[in-house]
Amino acid sequence: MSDKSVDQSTIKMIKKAKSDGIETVWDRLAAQEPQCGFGQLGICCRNCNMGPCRIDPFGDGASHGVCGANADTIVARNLVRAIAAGAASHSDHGRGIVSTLLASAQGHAPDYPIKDEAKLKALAAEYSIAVEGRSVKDIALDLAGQVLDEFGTRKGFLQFVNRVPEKRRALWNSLDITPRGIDREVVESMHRTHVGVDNDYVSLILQGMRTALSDGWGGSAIATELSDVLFGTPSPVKGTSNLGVLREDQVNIILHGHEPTLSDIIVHAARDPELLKEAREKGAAGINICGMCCTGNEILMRHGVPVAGNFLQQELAIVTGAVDAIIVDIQCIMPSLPQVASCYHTKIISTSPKAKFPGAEHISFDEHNAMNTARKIVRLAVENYSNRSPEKVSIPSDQMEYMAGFSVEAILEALGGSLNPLVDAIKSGSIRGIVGVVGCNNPKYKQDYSHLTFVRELIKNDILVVGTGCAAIACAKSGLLLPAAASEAGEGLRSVCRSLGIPPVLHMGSCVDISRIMQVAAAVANVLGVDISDLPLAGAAPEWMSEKAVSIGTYVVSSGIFTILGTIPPVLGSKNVAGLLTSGAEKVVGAVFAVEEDPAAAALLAINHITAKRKALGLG
Ligand code: SF4
Ligand code: MSK
Repeated sequence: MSDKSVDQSTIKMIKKAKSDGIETVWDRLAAQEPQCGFGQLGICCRNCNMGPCRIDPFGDGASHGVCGANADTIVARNLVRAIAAGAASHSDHGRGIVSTLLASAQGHAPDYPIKDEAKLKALAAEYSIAVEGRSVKDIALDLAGQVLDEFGTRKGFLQFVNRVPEKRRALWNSLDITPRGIDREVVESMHRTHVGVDNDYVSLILQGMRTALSDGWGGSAIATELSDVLFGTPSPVKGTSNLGVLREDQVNIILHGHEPTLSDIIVHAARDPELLKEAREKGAAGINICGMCCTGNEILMRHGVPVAGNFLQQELAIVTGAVDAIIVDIQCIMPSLPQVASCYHTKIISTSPKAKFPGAEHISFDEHNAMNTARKIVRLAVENYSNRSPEKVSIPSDQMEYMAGFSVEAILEALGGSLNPLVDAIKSGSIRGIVGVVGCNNPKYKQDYSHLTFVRELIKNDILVVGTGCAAIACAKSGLLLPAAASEAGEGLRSVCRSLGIPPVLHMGSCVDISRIMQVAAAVANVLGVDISDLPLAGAAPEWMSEKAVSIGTYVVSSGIFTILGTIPPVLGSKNVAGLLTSGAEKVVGAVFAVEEDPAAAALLAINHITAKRKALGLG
């Protein structure tokens, strides 16, 4: 089992799953092996019904699909479609948040008051919306309207592109990759990858970059910023993590997925005295709300809600036998959950009309009647508590405290209101650079091993780590999100962390909150008067698996940040595409991808990159 995870609670629950006769993600991976070599290389195509086609990677068989597409075209098209799917996922999430803001401003969503008026006004100012003497409701109406327009805007660029340093904007304009509208880029990517449209791999990859930028500086940024307006901008908060947060004597509800719209309100519903009374009547000591994956990150960042685990622990949470309901919304939810739950008492409740699961109970979440829907869902979990089979319950004791909540605003506050102390620390070398470590787990790799090995190497070398998503949860579970973890850092980073009382790894939120990292990068570049690509920065997704990660990596590179992937993307079937991404892009956007499965070697790549960037800036 220790080849599957470094997380003791995961190992214990895999063993329990085996003895309970439960099939998990690792069993299904084994059943898929050997996985399709054509798929791994990205050289199969089923974009039309003359296919499916595949290219012979050894050069003995077919070198072209039926239509004449070669490996370059097929690999590039597949990559662009993955980017489009990832960008669409983040952006549709963003659209949901703006729609909630609009409904709130129109008075149709009374359970969603505006929590951060200062942020609302700051964003309104970015959109040149008048704020003086106007009501919060009117400003919110105008802001929601203008932000919704970003999805199909005809003004030719997205508003948040203005946050990007001048040099980078000029570069994007010269390459014609400035994102023009969120829906437009996704639609154009799907169009260009249809049979017989764009067959030039360079042209396709540039469109992939533009689409990804519409995510990073569009859909994701919108999701982050407007979630802060509606649910509050995160500030440092403490909590606990890992499967040990489940309580044997309480109703355990896990919120899993990505959107804060439902999860935030459930956190409040679970405090309802009437529901707490009902729980007590069932013999439970209380209602224990826990998060998982990025919905978990959203409520962890804002409320310090315990997080039960990251991507590979979703089935294992059910295997504890102690989860009364898993409430899911969108993204990263395994379709296997109802199957696993059928062996225990756990209810799987889906809530998004966009994401239904055979075998789950569906309760459509209605933002116009949010609290009542949330109460109804919590009540189902409470009622289910008495169906638990005590003999099936085994909660691993593993848990760890964390400190999270590092929004851009929180970082600024910790620094005394300006980025200058951070810039000074970078200049002096106390902090040699910053690396964003993000992304998923992937059962092909030992869970959390790459995240933790990579991060520990970096902080030892005085590199500040900012994290999101399942990578940040991995850090939470291992104690790296505690100020005490500064003892693992190099002397310079340690002294900065100790003087500010912060951990060496800053949890900045969910997957869409990588937009916060981009905002810090742009702001530091603006303070120094350089491009983002000049900064001692890097990005990494050590254990990524989702199409969203493909979009993220592409917008990070297109924004000028060297990015290391720890799992191999399906592009190696085209030397030209792989070459463009790992070397040619340097001349185009000033950054490239690297692929390195060994996390220690990956850390060395990041350290060397940061050293080279420091040298070029004249820093020691
Ligand atoms: Fe085959 Fe071309 Fe159709 Fe793809 S688009 S399936 S390569 S014929
Ligand atoms: S939840 S996209 S597994 S990070 Fe954002 Fe985790 Fe990856 Fe989903």
